[in-house]
Amino acid sequence: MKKKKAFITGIAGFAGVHLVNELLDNGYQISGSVYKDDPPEHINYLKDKVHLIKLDILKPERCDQIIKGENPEYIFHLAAFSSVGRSFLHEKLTYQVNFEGTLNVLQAALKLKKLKKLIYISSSENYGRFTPKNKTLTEDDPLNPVSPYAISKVAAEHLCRLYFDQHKLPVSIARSFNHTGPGQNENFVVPSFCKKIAMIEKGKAKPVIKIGNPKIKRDISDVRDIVRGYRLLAEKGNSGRVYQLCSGQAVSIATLLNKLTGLSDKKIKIELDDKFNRTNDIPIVRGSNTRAKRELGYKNNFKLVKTLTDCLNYFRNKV
Ligand code: A2R
Repeated sequence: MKKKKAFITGIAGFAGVHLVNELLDNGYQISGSVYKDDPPEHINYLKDKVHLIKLDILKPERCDQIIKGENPEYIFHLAAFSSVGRSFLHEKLTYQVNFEGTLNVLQAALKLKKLKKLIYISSSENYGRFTPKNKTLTEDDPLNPVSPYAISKVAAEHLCRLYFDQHKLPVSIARSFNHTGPGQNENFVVPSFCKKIAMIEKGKAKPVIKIGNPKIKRDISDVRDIVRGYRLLAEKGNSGRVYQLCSGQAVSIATLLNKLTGLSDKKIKIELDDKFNRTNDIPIVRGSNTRAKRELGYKNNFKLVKTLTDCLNYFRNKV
């Protein structure tokens, strides 16, 4: 059977590597763009499996040239300035990469003859602050971004819609909620705990983990479920439409940490430290995946404990 051709921007990032596995398992031929600081272990893992091409998405001519040369049927646009926290320190770069970079990818995609679908990866961060505080978010809820990262993602969503409405570009938007799994860097909450536990187990750190507000709840999925969502969206999603990818459950930081420390035979003390509290943290974020379930057949297959075990094992091998 003829393979489907996919091009992934940001292929060597955290989600990109998992998306490669998902697409290879489902009969795709893949190429993708790498950038400056991709982890060498990701590049090593990918280099024999897929065609890697250096690309700065801020260079429109290079975007045109490379995307035209690859001539994909599917584009998964993952490349981004992806850290919410660091987006406050690098505002301009965040807007440039996430908005202008997306514009360059959309314009290059518009010139393709065989494009069936472009998937834009957006974020639950776009909802920002909302009321009531314990509501389950749906695609129709208002967007109220409260970080440069989220502002850039909201703006790029609008751009995608414009390209669908005005130019009939077949673009669908994944609004992904928190996701984690092996390979995520330690600036995110689950990997940061996993790294600490792995270091404690090796005798490289004191058996204490300090945390901010343990009651904060997030809708956390396994990255391997989320990237399956990206593939399903490419194959079955409606263009011009947003799909939330999430578990539908909110888990507290305390629960996450208790489950993780329960996976270790070391006795680990949890201490609260105000230093880790964020001033404007949103207490609960939970999404509905009804639309993705109904229209794409999406569901979360990975149990939280499996995700946490795989993350912890990743750091046990790494530290
Ligand atoms: O910074 P690097 O060298 O690690 O490259 C990142 C790449 N990237 C770029 N690619 C081309 N031109 C640029 N100007 C540029 N700036 C950054 O995007 C990295 O390989 C990739 C993003 O991967 P991660 O930071 O690991 O993000 P993750 O978790 O895979 O998220 C994928 C998508 C993003 O759109 C997030 O905003 C969304 O899912 O949550």
